[in-house]
Amino acid sequence: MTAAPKRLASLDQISGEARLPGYDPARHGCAIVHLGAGAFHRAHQAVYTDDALTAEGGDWRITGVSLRGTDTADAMQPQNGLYTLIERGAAGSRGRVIASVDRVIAAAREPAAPLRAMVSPQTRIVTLTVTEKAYGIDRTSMAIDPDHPSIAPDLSDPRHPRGAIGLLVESLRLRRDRGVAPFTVLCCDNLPENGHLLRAGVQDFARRIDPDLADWMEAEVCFPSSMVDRITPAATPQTQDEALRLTGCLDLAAIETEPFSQWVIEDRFCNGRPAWEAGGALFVKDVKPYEMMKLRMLNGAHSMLAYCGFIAGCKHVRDAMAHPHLAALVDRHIAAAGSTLPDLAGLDLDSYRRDLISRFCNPAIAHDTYQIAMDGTQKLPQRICAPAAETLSRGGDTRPFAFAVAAWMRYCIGKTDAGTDYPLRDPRQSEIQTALGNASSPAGICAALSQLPGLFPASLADNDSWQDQLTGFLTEMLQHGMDHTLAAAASDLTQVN
Ligand code: CS2
Repeated sequence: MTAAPKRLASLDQISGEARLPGYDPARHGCAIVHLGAGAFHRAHQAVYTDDALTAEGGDWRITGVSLRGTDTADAMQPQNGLYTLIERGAAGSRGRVIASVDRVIAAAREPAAPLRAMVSPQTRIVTLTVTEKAYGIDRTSMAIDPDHPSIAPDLSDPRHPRGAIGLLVESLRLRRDRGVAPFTVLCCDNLPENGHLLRAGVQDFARRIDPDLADWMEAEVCFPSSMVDRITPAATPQTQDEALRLTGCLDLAAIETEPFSQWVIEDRFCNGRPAWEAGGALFVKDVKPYEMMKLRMLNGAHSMLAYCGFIAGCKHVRDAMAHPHLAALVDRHIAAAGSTLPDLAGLDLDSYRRDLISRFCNPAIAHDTYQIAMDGTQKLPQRICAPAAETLSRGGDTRPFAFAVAAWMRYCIGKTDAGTDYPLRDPRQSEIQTALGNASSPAGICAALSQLPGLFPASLADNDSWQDQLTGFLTEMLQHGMDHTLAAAASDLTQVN
């Protein structure tokens, strides 16, 4: 009988082919607190930090914080923060063990610990991946939403914060009062001008409770924007099997991701930073062109593909890309999104488009369409509505965007073409259901969902030809099914070309 494998807990246990970190983690302290220590963070920023530690050393390890769940902390704590990162591509898998995360705090169990870590003078940067919906900032007014579940409790008890913005404000207040230099706040969520947005939310929160603090923050704290990219599906039991093969250890925190990775960061830090360029990060003056390219071409096409694919029964992105008609429409969407972008020296949109198609087709990555489909109301504005409105205003062809929005509306109905019911998983789910409850025809559904406050710009919601396009596509999806609609749209495409 072979002995059960030992749980990963130190680097000298590792016996497989996985690459080891080029530094001794015990010799490096922590200077980064990361809010939202899920798989994406561990496949992305933690890896760049691992490379930076190998290249230049420094006390730049990470204290991770899970603001809600306890799973990541439960998986990481017994392993002393070590985990296997598996890069999976068509040519096979490569593993490496990451040692840049010192520990993960579950705020649900240790409510005072995140604030303690953020106030510590050792902390010089706070990074965030808490998802689009967790900030509670109204993106039109750039003010906080005082009724948002991550904001309301913290506004009424700002000394005991639980949400991202409340934690940032209170920890910066304590640092100011104790004469400790502030940290840089680095937002890594898929939001447009994410640093600017987060700064506006933090300032607004601070101004409501302590205007002097808001003035101090305005002068002292940097909020660089950044564009992050790496397709990272949720880990599965196969991920752990592969980690066992690569390390000889049982690793309950193993994650898998694609070989591609990109991080573009505005170079504006008020308290130092690691040498993330060692891992390939690009430091620039203006992130916006990169971020627009990624949000509109990658994420926009991802959302369109997820809604169409999920309704048509494609479980994974790679299945949607193997659907006889969907891949061509994904490519059309990427091209339409690309046509809304400004020229930027050094960015080759044609090769970006080709790379996206091959990344989506990666046969070794099982990325659920249902995972991407969630939180549509938080994703559509920057991914689809902004390029659609710009295309409309310059008299371009808005059909690719209308097709994507119609697919989201079809998804909102909550039943696949095969008749399976599913939860929408959207923070505005009850508003969506109320809107649908009052609508009895495709035109009524389009009109009702188009009027959800703040979701669609008036230039789209009030435009007849846009509404006609939406209604036409939604009618076809409801009457003839997604497969038929995709086939018809793809055949239009061939005729146009
Ligand atoms: C995806 C993103 O879930 C989604 O909405 O579009 O998480 C996407 O995989 C990443 O942004 C890729 O960098």
